Amino acid sequence: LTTKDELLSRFLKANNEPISGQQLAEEFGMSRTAIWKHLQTLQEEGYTFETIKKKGYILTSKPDRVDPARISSFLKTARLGKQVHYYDECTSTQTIAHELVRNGVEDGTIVVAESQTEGKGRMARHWESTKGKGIWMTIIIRPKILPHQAPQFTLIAAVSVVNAIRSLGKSISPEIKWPNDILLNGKKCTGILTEMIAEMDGVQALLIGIGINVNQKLEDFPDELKDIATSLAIEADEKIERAELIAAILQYLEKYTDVYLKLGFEPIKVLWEEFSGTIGKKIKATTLREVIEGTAIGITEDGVLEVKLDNNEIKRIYSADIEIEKPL
Ligand code: BTX
Repeated sequence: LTTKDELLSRFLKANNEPISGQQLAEEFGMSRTAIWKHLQTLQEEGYTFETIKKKGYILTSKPDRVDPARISSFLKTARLGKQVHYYDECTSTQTIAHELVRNGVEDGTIVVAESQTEGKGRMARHWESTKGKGIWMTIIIRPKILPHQAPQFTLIAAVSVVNAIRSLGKSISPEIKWPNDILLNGKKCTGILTEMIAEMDGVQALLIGIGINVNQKLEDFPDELKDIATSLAIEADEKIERAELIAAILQYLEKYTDVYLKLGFEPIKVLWEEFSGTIGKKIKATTLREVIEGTAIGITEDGVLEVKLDNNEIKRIYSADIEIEKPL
């Protein structure tokens, strides 16, 4: 964090207690004028401070942003999110992450943006990233794995996001739709895109792109998404603190990555199946080659979906779009 961010983080953690200029000057090893200048910059960014006579400064309001200091004030991880690249607007956090990896980057670095002009879904589809309303982030991790293990991280990320949403304690119950969507009441609130940068001797980095609709109202969605998409705020009927959710996702992702590297995929598979809205349901899977209809019966060690056809034949699906049939 920069000094300005450290200062903001200090105020965010102060719980509305005033902090004196003298105290800050001592803590940060700089003059009171220098502290005051940093506070001015923060005011220009939308934070407001009040001066309380003889006591010091108090943070009175914060803009709705997910800047590094805000994330850091909630963060409890050892590796993930220690480095944050924050953008008000960017093309795609995935594109920026690719550049960062090319230039050498620390494990656990994240890229977060308030808005994306070219948000990417799978197969070059567009991902709608409304300004200031969602979480548009890429997490760069560098686990020691082989390329064929990379798709499992989409499932690890899905389990992490579901747990993070549940940890907010709102009355919403997210379900995972294989392989990479999270639904609330049957509508998509989250998409996950995992990309891999590999070399001859293994995986150099995984770029886990997570897009979550957090605080949109229905009218914020473009018409073509109104019937298929939703946000956490719509379903929970209240606004949600995005920085808190980011910190929770990073905490779960760190934990489950460690679990996976130590114990393998089995514990993740158990969690995934528990949160899955796909297993046991009648589905229609459209792959590049064919359309498969049947009952989803489980996922394999590799995160491959197994579907039982009407003639009892079992088909394995590696990549497809899934429609879950609603019960009549
Ligand atoms: P996907 O290919 O499974 O989903 C894309 C499809 O989802 C679109 O074709 C559209 O129908 C629908 N869609 C588009 N935007 C939204 C939205 N905001 N909410 C609900 N449905 C939508 C899913 O791909 C993977 C998305 C990853 C997005 C993250 S954001 C941070 C990172 N940066 C980046 O460019 N992509 C990832």
